[in-house]
Amino acid sequence: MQLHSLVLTSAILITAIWSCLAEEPTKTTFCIDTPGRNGREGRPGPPGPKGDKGDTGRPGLPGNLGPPGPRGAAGLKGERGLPGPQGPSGYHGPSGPVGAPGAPGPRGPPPDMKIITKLEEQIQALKLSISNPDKRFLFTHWSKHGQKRFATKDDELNFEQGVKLCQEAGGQIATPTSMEENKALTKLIKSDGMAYLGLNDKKTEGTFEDASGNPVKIINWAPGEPSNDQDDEDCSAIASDGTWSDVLCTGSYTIICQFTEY
Ligand SMILES: [Ca+2]
Ligand SMILES: [Ca+2]
Repeated sequence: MQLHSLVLTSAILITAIWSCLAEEPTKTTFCIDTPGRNGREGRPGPPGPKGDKGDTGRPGLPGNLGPPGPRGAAGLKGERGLPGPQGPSGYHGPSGPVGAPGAPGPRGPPPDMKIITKLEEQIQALKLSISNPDKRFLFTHWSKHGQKRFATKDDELNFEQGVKLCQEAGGQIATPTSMEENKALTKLIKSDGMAYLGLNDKKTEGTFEDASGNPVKIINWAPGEPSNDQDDEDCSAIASDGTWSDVLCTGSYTIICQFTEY
């Protein structure tokens, strides 16, 4: 019996193998799609099961640069910075209004009246010399000592006329203040003539002063002079020897003017 089953099983197995190796094998589940010997390629098998998820791939290359985004909102105000260096000076502005007058200053020292008087005389003489420069050209004889010039045109006038003549020419009637000036003055006097001086005692008898009221600086009276004859000699005149005499103010004597150079 066992032998009989073994023979039967072998026969079936051989038949199946043979059928599978034939050119048109039967559709049996025992056949395996294997290339046949010298036969045609078999049909593709059914799709296999879905494989497992693969590993994450490497990062791709950077993309192209995109367009600029919209302008962002303004940031918060920053903290105040340190002060910068001083800039250059600007242009001068227009003048401001005149300020109120200041308080009076302390009282100064008393003025030197002598200096002021002398300055006033110089200013007055300068004004006259400017306003009447042409009248000096009328004088024909000149003499000089230091800064003082004496001039005459041999007019014989009374004292008041002589004072006026000299003032109009920008000078004063001659009054020597030193013996050198007195000597320069005599050069303009004729040998037998006399010329008025500015010295007079009209204000106070016996006290002579010049035409501007200044006191006498030198004295060169002739012997017996001033005599104040007839109690009426209040003017003075100089002779060619340089001596002085008091005379009437209404007489007629040569007029000599003096000019001071500045
Ligand atoms: Ca007199
Ligand atoms: Ca006299």
